[in-house]
Formats: sequence, C-alpha cells, structure tokens
Amino acid sequence: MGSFFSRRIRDIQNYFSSRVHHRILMLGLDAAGKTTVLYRLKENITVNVIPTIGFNVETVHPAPGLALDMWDVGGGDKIRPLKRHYKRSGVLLVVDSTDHERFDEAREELVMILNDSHVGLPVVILANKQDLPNAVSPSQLCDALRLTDLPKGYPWQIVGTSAINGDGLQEAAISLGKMVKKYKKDNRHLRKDSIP
Ligand code: G3D
Ligand code: MG
Repeated sequence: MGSFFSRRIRDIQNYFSSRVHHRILMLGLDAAGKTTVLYRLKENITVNVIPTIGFNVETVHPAPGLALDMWDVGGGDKIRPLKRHYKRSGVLLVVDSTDHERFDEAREELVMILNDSHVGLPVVILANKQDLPNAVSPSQLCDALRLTDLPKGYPWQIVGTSAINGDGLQEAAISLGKMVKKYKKDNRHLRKDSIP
C-alpha cells in the first residue's frame, strides 16, 4: 500500500516537473524484450508479457524532469514497414544478446529507421538479456551490428541491460533523454512540427 501511494506521489511530481515529453520509438525484433523493458522502466515490475498486438505507449520518468513517451510497436513483420511513419525524436533499439542468428536482422531495423529520419536522430541500443549466460557483451554486439559504420559523430550509444532485473535500463533512458534534448536544440531551425 505504501509503495502504491509513493508511486502515485512520484507520478504527480513528475507530471508537474516535466512539461516537455520526448517521443521515443522502441525498435527490435519480436521477443527482444521491448515490452518487458517498457514496464520495468515504467513501474519497476516484470509483466507477464504476451506478444504485443498493436502497440503499447507509456510515459516513463527515468529522472526528475525527464518525460519519455515510449512507443512499443509490436506486430512482427507485417507492421514493420509502418514503423517508419511513427513520429519520434529518439530511438531505443532493443536487441536480444543471445539471439546470435538474428543480429543482421536487428541491424536492418535500425538502418531502415535511420534512412528515413532526420540526420542525427539519437539511438540507444540495449544489449538486452545480459543476465543469460550465452549473451554476447555490449562491445561484441556493437561489432555484430557494425555500429562503428555509422557516420563519425553520430549520436548513438550501446548499454548492456537486463529487463528482468532492471540492470542498465535507467542509465540507458537517461542517456537517451540527454541525447534527444541536444538533438532538438541542434535542430530547432527545422519546422516546429517536424520533430516531435
Ligand atoms: P518483445 O516485446 O520485444 O516481443 P517481450 O519481447 O518483452 O515480450 O519479451 C520476450 C521474452 O523475453 C519474455 O519471456 C521476457 O520475459 C523475456 N525477456 C525480456 N527481457 C529479458 C531479459 O533481460 N532477460 C531475460 N532472461 N529474459 C528477458 P517469455 O518466456 O515470457 O516469452
Ligand atoms: Mg511486445
């Protein structure tokens, strides 16, 4: 009960302290852990996930004054082309670090969205499922996704996470928030409605 009230009080404080919401598109192959990440960040709980049909949207507050509207768009291959139409000012790419066979496919998701975005759209990659013994490390995943091929100075970062125990998630969300704020500042000359 105590924790219920403290959560509500925290929500109210966050509501008043963060008037600007940044819209984040969550990308990643099915079963990478997107929905688990979302609810771990939102409520610090593990949900019993069922494959996401349609999408989940939640506002998370990884730090005081920082509000991220997270769009977890599920739906597998059929909905994938639609993702490029979602407005975003940052991307969180969730990768299952144990799913070695699909690293190339995960990279394709990223390339698709970056090709369709304003130059410099910030990306944080979660090397998720670090709690599992066969997970590759963030630096191995960095090589597998060929992240260093992104143009020099491109705003990206990779963080090792576990959505099951929460490791790394807050750090990753705070970094993404900072990168998005900078991106918006640097691109404020673009039309107001072109960057959400
Ligand atoms: P998705 O939304 O990207 O499709 P889900 O992925 O959030 O539905 O997660 C798919 C499965 O991976 C779930 O297990 C979930 O519990 C598990 N999972 C997500 N993140 C982690 C993690 O960091 N570590 C471990 N060990 N498992 C994770 P089930 O068994 O329900 O399919
Ligand atoms: Mg899901």
